Amino acid sequence: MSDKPHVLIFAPWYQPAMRRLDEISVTHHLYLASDKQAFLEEHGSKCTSIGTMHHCPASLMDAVPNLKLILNFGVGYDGVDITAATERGVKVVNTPDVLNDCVADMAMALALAGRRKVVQADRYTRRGEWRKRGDFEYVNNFHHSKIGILGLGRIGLEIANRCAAFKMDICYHQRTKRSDVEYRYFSKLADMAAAVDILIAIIPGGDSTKNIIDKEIIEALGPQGLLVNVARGTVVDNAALASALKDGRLGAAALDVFPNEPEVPEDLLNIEDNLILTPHMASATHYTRMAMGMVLYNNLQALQDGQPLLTPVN
Ligand code: A2R
Repeated sequence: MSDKPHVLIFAPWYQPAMRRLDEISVTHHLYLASDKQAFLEEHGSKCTSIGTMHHCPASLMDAVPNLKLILNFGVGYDGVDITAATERGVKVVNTPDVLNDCVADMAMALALAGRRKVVQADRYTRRGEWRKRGDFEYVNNFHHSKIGILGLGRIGLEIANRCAAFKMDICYHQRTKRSDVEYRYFSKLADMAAAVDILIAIIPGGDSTKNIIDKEIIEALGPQGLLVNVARGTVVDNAALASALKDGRLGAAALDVFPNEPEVPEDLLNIEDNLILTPHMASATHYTRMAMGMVLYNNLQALQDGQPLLTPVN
């Protein structure tokens, strides 16, 4: 019998990376099973790891009695019940750092497209509006904008590096002022929102950041402001956002994340003029998704070899 560890796959990730995982483990794909209960009864007890992308409830941990490790494909682990894992002596690993550049690129793509209305201009051109109505509307500069980064962590810093190349006036808000950067720090998010043209959210999800971008922050950003969310859908009050976009209290938004993915709130789907939507794809390049998969692979290998885990979160 193989001495490879058995991994219960709750949610699959990038297929080439999953195939690499198969080289060092035996994977059991729960999401494919029609009778999940029967599948767990058959395979749960032989698995020592769970592989997932974003979510892992306590009930699933209980169905895997010999569980030692949860492999979370992604840097955000707000969907993994960390308290339950810790109580059960289960370690959780995520995939930080390797996606910083990729997510920062997407944040810039959304900010640039949102500010210069690239997606709306594409529609305008295709629909023949150029011929019928003349030049597309005038928009605001992207370069030299005032930009506020909500969460100047690993990814936030890479966003700031890119903003510097666009000659932007960069500031940030988070709970702790950094001593290693010169960017202006705002201790209050509302004050920063009122001072910038573009607000980019790149903080963790979870209870402590739920609806942190609420009606007050949205209105402080104002009719000329642009909100970019590459963090988690839960950090924005999306009902307040939709309402502000519709009646012009907020200039524009570009969102890559939503509270209940892959669902997208209906009232956001209906807004085209000043809203860009993408399907949680900020880290979704071949290179980065492979790199993220290899972080999980290396963690599983470390566990197997009795070595310290590389990216533990608990
Ligand atoms: O607040 P601090 O000083 O701990 O700074 C962290 C900030 N942050 C917050 N800022 C304001 N209010 C909060 N309640 C709050 N909680 C955390 O977010 C820190 O500077 C930043 C997160 O940085 P990292 O831990 O380095 O995360 P990374 O790799 O940049 O990823 C950020 C998030 C992920 O959690 C996913 O949700 C998403 O990006 O992909």
